[in-house]
Amino acid sequence: MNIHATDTIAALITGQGTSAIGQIRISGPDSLNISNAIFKGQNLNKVSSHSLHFGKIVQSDGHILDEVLVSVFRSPHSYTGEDVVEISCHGSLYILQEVLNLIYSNGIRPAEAGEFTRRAWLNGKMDLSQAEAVADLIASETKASHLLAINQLKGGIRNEIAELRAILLDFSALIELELDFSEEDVEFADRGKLSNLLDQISDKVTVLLDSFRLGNAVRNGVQTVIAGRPNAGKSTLLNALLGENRALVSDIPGTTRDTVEEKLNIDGVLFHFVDTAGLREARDQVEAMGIARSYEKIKEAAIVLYVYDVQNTNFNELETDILDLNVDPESIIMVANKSDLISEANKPETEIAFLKSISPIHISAKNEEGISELKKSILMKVLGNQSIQEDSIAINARHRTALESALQEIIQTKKALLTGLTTDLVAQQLKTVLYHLGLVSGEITNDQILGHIFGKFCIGK
Ligand SMILES: Nc1nc2c(ncn2[C@@H]2O[C@H](COP(=O)(O)OP(=O)(O)OP(=O)(O)O)[C@@H](O)[C@H]2O)c(=O)[nH]1
Ligand SMILES: [Mg+2]
Repeated sequence: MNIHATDTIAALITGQGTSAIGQIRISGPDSLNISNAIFKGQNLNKVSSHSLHFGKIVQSDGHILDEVLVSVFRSPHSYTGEDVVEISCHGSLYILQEVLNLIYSNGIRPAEAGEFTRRAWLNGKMDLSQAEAVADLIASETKASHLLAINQLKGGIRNEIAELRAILLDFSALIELELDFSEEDVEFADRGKLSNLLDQISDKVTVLLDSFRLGNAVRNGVQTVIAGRPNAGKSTLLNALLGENRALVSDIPGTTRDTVEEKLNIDGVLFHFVDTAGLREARDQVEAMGIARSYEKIKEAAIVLYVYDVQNTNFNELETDILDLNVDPESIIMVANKSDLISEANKPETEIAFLKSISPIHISAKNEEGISELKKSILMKVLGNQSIQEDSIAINARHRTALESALQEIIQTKKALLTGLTTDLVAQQLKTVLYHLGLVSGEITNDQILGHIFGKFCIGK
């Protein structure tokens, strides 16, 4: 066990704001001594690990601040791996601040954002991908994001590559050994086996890279913009999707001027829906500003629901409108609205050349018909043929950068092996592959990566 920290830190670990109970965590070598100095009850220096004690927090002049419960965790069996004391107070902002002040006046310093988890990582309690999972778990808002976070916390991502990386490390050591015997022209590392191993790793890395799109959508939500001409029924559609009257609807074209944004959870995946101002030649300055904003949102969207009035649409116009959106056709879902106004037999097929393969979803936003089919196709756009299962894992943007570099290096190493490059060059290549794979779980790290990961935490985690 590495205990790196010599100082003791403390912070509020429950939410800011009045609540029934608020909890303060103290971690580090002085946590028991200092808690004992402000706690009237059992001698905390003498109690066993994982025990709970009732008592009072008392200021130096004898004034009682609160009646509390104190939990004691002794190193290394705690979240951080250090001695940890957690004080459960009544959740008054005044009490919590005063107890913290008392702790800080005894020489303990406030914990920085993510510092408890950073210490947990330093003390070998978790790897970096698991530390990231703690942040994801706290941020999870849907079943899917929760599942991905839990699987990553269980070591899902590390386990995918750790074993193969370990074998590669052995190969790397053998090749280094060959360098020591370079004059004798010996070959300890079987080049055929090494090449197979590299293939296995690259297969695994490719599967992981494929999981990024899904992971990103599930963790961060999917920006979905509802666009179209004025009066197409965009706001009516937003309301139908949400099941509430969120946006103003009227038969006056140009009703929506600013964007209206709402979150919606569809089968465990979070979507950020944005209703926008109808796209047309603006009639006044404010409408022009609204339309400019519509285009900004369309540019940022992962999915565009292009809504048109199925009864009143000329298909040539529709084609120009879609081209004007200037987005990847793959991200568009065509929504033929107001289907209630035409008979089944008259439902026209869209004949837009580059969208030919995409058939529109016919809905009536007003009568809430076709909404569940539309939701299904929105979900399909995100998940494709993937689905969130009990054991699903998905990488994040940091893992992706590292794994993409690893894949490039694997390709170079394979080339080096095929072209019979010198042993020292192969050794060098292998080190680079190992480096990039090691970044994912944190065997290899640097200050920039750590700052990036732990800076995303809130204070107290
Ligand atoms: N018959 C019928 N009318 C609809 C349907 N959807 C919307 N409407 C009507 O069409 C008109 C325009 O609806 P909105 O939802 O305000 O249209 P919009 O696209 O948001 O319009 P702007 O905000 O002006 O761009 C309203 O009178 C709605 O009641 C539908 O499915 N069927
Ligand atoms: Mg509208």
